[in-house]
Amino acid sequence: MSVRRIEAEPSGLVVELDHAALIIIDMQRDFLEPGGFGEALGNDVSRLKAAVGPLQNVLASARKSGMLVIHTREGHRPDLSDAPRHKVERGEPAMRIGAPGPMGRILVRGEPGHDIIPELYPIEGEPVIDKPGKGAFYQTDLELMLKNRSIDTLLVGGVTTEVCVNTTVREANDRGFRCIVIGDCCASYFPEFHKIGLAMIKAQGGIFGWVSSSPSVLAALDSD
Ligand code: TIU
Repeated sequence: MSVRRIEAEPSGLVVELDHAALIIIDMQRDFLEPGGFGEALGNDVSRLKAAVGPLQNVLASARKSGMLVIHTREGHRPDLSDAPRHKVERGEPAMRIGAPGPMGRILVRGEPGHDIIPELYPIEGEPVIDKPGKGAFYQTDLELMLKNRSIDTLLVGGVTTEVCVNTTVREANDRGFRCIVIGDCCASYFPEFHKIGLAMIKAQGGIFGWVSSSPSVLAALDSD
């Protein structure tokens, strides 16, 4: 059993690597590249690039350590039967979920824009969770997968900090998982929301979880 100490706020943590997983949230072209869902919502997608390099480093290190790696993608069936009407009907009609864009239909499963960016593309053996909502536990088999592998601690990165990362961490915390959010591996279209999104997680003694950084996680994973 490999046990490591990870520096984090509000306190450092001891983690058994066999019972930990890296969860990478929604690093999809639809959120990070022009012409996708993120831009359709009026956002400057270039802001999310900051998380890519740190996540590449943590992903490489997690793979090397043999840790379970799980990727998630937000998106809907082509017939949109799993998309709530009020989610679809938001925004400019030509740029809504299901509308055609330069990367295929916006936020629809199987379209190029729905897929994970090449820099962080899953490799064989890494489960990909397709989720219809912001949280990775809602209407997915993520919890079952984690329980089957006796995972109790999640290292979390991805986009966006205050939306899908925060929602997933809150869902995980209520289900008894200990979440360590890797701050520089997350990003938001709004720098202030990124900062506050992380602050909300670690406030009150770690009300939803802990916040660490990629250098701290790499130091822990790479120490043998
Ligand atoms: N809009 C926004 O900030 N995020 C999302 O819609 N989904 C995720 O965070 N993945």
